[in-house]
Amino acid sequence: MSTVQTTLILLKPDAVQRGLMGRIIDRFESKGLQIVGAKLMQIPRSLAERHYEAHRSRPFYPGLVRFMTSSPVMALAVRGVNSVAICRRLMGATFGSNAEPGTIRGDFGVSNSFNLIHGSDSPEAAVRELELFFAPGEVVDWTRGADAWVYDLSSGTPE
Ligand code: IDP
Ligand code: MG
Repeated sequence: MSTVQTTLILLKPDAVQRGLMGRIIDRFESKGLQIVGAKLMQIPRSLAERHYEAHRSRPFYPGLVRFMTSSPVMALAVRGVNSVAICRRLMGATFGSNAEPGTIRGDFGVSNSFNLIHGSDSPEAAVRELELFFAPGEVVDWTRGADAWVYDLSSGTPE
């Protein structure tokens, strides 16, 4: 089924510090996904804790919160048909050490905790996480001319 979704992507502090923002955003744009929100931000501790609250009891949680608040991140809202799953596949496996070549984590990193990127793992998580990172109006609903060539629109829905 072709459902247009918007997902939250975070370029983590290591991606920003290593100057990889442009090359990572290029992966999403080249794939045909649409950027509908973008901002560089320093995450307050409370936001990092809420964002990763499902991992609160895990041993890596304190270090993860420290990492995510150590330096700016870039938050992106990325839209497209099935964008949640497509973004997860573009990102690759969680650990840089075994992420497949061709994926963002596979091509740009080796670390298991400094793994460059976050992406929502379900449509429900995407809704929750976009609300955490983007205020109303910060996600911009804009019409992309290229949609007519990115998708087959002949049936009335993007295929
Ligand atoms: P995901 O980012 O691929 O969805 P999750 O299992 O949701 O992976 O974990 C969230 C984040 O926590 C990871 O992206 C990584 O930064 C960190 N993390 C997960 N497992 C470990 C671990 O075993 N050691 C160190 N950091 C970890
Ligand atoms: Mg996750």
